[in-house]
Formats: sequence, structure tokens, C-alpha cells
Amino acid sequence: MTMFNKILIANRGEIACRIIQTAHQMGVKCVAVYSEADRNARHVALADEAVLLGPAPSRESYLRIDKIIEAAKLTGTQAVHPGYGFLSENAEFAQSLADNGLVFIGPPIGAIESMGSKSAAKTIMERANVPLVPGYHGENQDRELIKAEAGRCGYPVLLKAVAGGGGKGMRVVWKEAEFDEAFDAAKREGESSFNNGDMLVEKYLTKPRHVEIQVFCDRHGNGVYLGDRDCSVQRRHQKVIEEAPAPNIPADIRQAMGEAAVQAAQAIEYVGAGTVEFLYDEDGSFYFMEMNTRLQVEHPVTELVTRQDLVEWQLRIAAGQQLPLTQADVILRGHSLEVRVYAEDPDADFMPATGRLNYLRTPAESRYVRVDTGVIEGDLISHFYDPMIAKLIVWDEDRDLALRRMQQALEDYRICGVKTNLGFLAKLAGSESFKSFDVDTGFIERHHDQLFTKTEIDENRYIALSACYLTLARKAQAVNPSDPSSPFNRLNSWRLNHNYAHPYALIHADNTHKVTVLERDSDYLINVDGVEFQVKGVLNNDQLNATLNGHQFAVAVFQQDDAITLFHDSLQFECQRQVEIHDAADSGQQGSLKAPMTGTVVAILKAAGSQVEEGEGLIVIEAMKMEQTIRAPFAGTVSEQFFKPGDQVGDGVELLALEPLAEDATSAAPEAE
Ligand code: MV4
Repeated sequence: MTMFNKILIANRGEIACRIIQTAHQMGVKCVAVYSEADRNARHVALADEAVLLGPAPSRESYLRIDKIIEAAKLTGTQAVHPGYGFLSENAEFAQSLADNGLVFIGPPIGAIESMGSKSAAKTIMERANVPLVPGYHGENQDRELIKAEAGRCGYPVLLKAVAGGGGKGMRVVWKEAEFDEAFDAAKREGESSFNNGDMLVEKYLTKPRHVEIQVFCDRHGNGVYLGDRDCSVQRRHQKVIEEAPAPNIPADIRQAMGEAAVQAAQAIEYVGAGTVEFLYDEDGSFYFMEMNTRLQVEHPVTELVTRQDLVEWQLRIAAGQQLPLTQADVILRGHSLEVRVYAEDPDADFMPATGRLNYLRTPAESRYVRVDTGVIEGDLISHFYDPMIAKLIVWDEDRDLALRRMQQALEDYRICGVKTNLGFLAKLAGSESFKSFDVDTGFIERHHDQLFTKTEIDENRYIALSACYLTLARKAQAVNPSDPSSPFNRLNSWRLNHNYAHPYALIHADNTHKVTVLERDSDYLINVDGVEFQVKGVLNNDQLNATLNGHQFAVAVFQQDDAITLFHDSLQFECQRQVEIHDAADSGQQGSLKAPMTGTVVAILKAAGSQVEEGEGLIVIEAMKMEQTIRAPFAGTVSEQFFKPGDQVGDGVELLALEPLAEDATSAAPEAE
């Protein structure tokens, strides 16, 4: 078969969307599967058809092999793409698919199994002459034997649970005296975490880099590598930023790693996309670490420097086609970086965060910027799944240019409603040490202080900008569209011939700032806790261009109710407008259309001629930081509004005329003058 007609994607989020996009470009129909929590998810919307698997928890949905196979049969699917995570390296799943006549878009089952065990993988790599870290990974688990092997390596050594992975079940032993205790503890942990206490021991490399090779093999014995990636910048074994090519590696070593990786893959008759991970030491030596038998999260950086679509390669190879390129055809150009945008709280040790994406603006995509995401504005980031919001990938001719692209793209990535790691990523991408590639697996730890200290900000400045925004937003709302230049549109009460400094109370990080805004002929005088700013500002939708005491700011703003968020450079400043809103009802003014107190008209909610229901807001008066909404005491028609926004009104002054609806003539008419 040259190509499938229909595939099922047994995954969700960005990778499911990404696979669907390529499949559609190839004219392949897509079936999505989803949980109850993902009914409205982007991957369901993008697919041609979708099948509900079950409740939100993965074990009841995305990990339900039986349900996925049922969905495949129901929809006449020919092949299943597992994405990454979930069932992507589950041999039982691959076997069940085969048993049901479905093609698994991935490696042979044997490859999944042999790479699943660290010691089995090492034995295979050893036979394929792939360099291993000096150490012992044999069957004999006698502690004294392993201890003797450790002594042969020379301390420090690393004890690793054979069934471990991703950093779990590892223990560094700095000197022989500590060996016994460490061995016993690591064994216990292996037994409890992986139901397998078998250990291997290796020479511990103190400043390694994580360099990996993308390999592809087809069913016709062809194998190529598509360059390398550096994924050393990790936090608790979670990759944070990945790049291709891996910087500062001599060409001969790069080639040797690539060829060793292909050799290893062909040693196990690999088919499909695979990644061979190496530890790259400071002296230029490299050692096999692990092999991943799936498409990696970070595959886009390889796509951008090779200009190849790796999902297309996967589909072609699974359908029996030959590799699209020979090794000689693989040309690498430029440099690519990827960051993973996560819903997590940097102030809470990067705990996963949940929340709704109330405001979501992504950088403009181009040949330099790519956003792989599974969410849209308004989506909920739940606790059920990995809290990845998106992958942000950039490319340019060299690393410095690509890094600048990344910094700008991070600034243009704006999210409100859920905490994210965007600020941390911006710090990382902007750090001198990352720019100069002083990178190894200990990077984040080594630069912890620089990466995690909050940048000092001039709070008053951002409070002033927030007040400027609120003022301009209110003006925009209050302006009488039929006569925008009318003096009534000024916020201050020009009628009484004195200027009125509009009061705000803005709260940031538990500090309440007293602010006044005084509109003058050509600017605003904004006073923040006694500090004065001369401010000019123009507001276009969510873009505020303001000059504070001659200093120009281009700021993006998002307001949700009384929460205002400013985005400036890679900073996100949030403040809360303190408004005690009391309806007329709260102050015993029920049913009155009179001003409940001396104050300023801040908004006309229903213009003359509007039909209103009982209880609808008609006009808002503000004084002493309190807003009061005057509501219709009965259904009727607003026959006249006596005032405009910005006017001063005295206590008890009649604010508007409201005519009851004809049939309501009998109901209580407003109080007589
Ligand atoms: C190592 C090592 C140093 N020396 N092996 C971490 C998880 C798994 N990928 C293997 N890991 C390591 N193995 C020896 N002999 C350091 C690590 C390591 C690491 C490796 C790659 C990327 C990030 C890492 C973070 C901590 C430790």
C-alpha cells in the first residue's frame, strides 16, 4: 500500500493536532479519540471524525487499548499513530493493533521491548560497537561484584535501576565507603518503583551534555540520521529548551555519533522514527544513554533545520515506502530552538497550574516562528493531563539569530487566566550563559539564582500605566460616537469650571496604590501615592502606547472584570482595580432615579430611547472610589438622560427620565419631584 486513507491518532493536545495537520496535507483522513474532558478540544475539531473513549482520567480514556481499537474498527481506520507519551512505547498496544489488523505507526514490537530495559539496550549497543559509559550492566546482581566493578570504574559512580528511566532510580556514589548503603537504597527504590531492583553501575560524568540523534529506518534496510539535538537544559528531567544542531561539536564527532546511532538502530532492525540519546562529555567523548522508540516532543527543531516533515516520514515508512532521502541528501541549514510553554507556577516550584486561557495571543507564525499547540483561547487547562500549552519553535540562519527570534517570540506570547513558565523561559533565553552556551545538564541548577530571582520593577510606573489604560478605556466607552469631539466626552466636569482628578485604588502584590488621574489639555497628570507622572496615551484595542515623563512604552493590555494585566517586554504585570460597587439597593435608594450621593457620572448604560427591564443598570455614579449603579425600578423606556460621563451630580439630583411601559401605567411611578 502506498499510503493510508484513514489513520487514528491515539493521543491529544499539540501532538495530535500536529499529526492531523500533516496527515491532512497528505490527503489522509483522521480519526481523533477524546475523553469527556476533551469534548471541545482542538484535536477533535481538526479531525474528520472523533470517537469518545470515556471519562477524563487517562487510564479510563487515552490508555484504554480496548476502546482505542474499538474506535479504529468503528471508523474503518487502517493505521494508528500513538504520538508520544500515553501508549507510544507500549508493546502490548502495538501487539493488540497487529492482532486486529491495524498498522502501528512506530517501530517493531521487538524494538520497543529491547529498548525498554536499560541493560538489554546496553547489551545491544555494545554488540553494535556503540560506546557505553564504562561500568557493569550484567545479570549477576551480587552487591560485592557490582561494588568491585564500581571500584574498577573509579568513583564517583552512578547506580541506575535497570527498569528506571527519566532520571528515576539513579543514585550518585561519591566514594566507596558510601557504596553499600546507596546500593541497598537504590535496590529498594527499584523494587518499589519499577517492581525490579536490578542495578547497573557506571562511571559518573560530572558535566555531561544530553545530545541525541534523530534516526529513521524503513522496511527496506535503509537507515539515516537527521542530525542531532542538544537537550541538556532540563529541570527535574523535564526538557525545558532544545536545539538543533547541538552547538560546539566537532564535525567528525558529530558524524561518528550519527553513524553510531544508525548502526545501533539497524542492529535491532529498527523501523520508523527513533532517537538515540548520548551523554556527551567535556573531552568530546560520547556514550550511549537511552534509545527512545517514538517521535520525540522536540522533533520540530530537527524538522526546521532539515526542512523535512518527520510525521510525513513516519506515515510513508509505516505504509511501506522507502526513506525519502539518502544520507547524502540530508542537508542541515541554520539553527532551531524549541521551548515548552507549560501551565505551571514558577513561584510554587513549577507546580502544574490549572485555569482557563482567558486571554491567549501567540506570536505571528512565519518561516522563523512556529507554534505547535493543542489549545485555543478560552480552553481550560485541567489537572487530568500534562499541562503543556504549546511548543514554541524558532529558526534562523545561526544560533544567535535564532535566539533573538526566540526572545522576541516569547515576548509576543501572552497568556492570562493560568500561570505559565513564559517569564522563566524568557529569562533563560535572555541569559548570557545560555547565549554563550555554557550548557550542560547542570545548567539550571548552576544558574538558579539568576534564573529564579524576580526582576525588580518600578511598581508605580506600571500602576500609572494601568490607570492610564483605565482612563482611556473608559473614555472610549463613554465617547458619544455621534459626536466624539464633544466636550461632554472629557472625563472631568468642565461645566463646573474646575478639574476633577479621577480616583482609583489599584492593588498589586497586596499593595493598594491610591491613584488619581487628572485630564489636562494635552495629557494626563497621574498621581500614584504622591508620585506624579505626566502621561500621554493612545489605546488601540489591546495595545497601549503611552509616554510617561517622556519615556515611551508599548504595552499590551488585557482586562477581565477588575483585573488588569500589562505585558511589557517579557514582563507580565497584574493589578486589581478596587471598586466597591453598591447597587442603589444597598444604600436604601431602591426605586429612585436620583443621585444617591454627590459624585461623577462614570458611565451611561442605557441611552435615551432604550427599552429596559426592571433591575437593568441605567447609569453609574462614582465617588470616594465607590461606584453605584442606578437600576430601573420598573420596565420602561429611558426618555432622557440628563447627564454625560464626567459630569458632576449633586446628592438627590434627578439623573434621568424613565417612562413606564403602557400596561405598567398602574405600577409605582418614580417619586414625584
Ligand atoms: C548519567 C549522568 C552522568 N553520568 N549517567 C539522567 C536521566 C537519564 N537520561 C540518564 N541521566 C544521566 N545519566 C552517567 N554515567 C547524568 C544524567 C543526568 C542527565 C542526563 C541527561 C539530561 C539531563 C540529566 C540530568 C541529570 C542527570
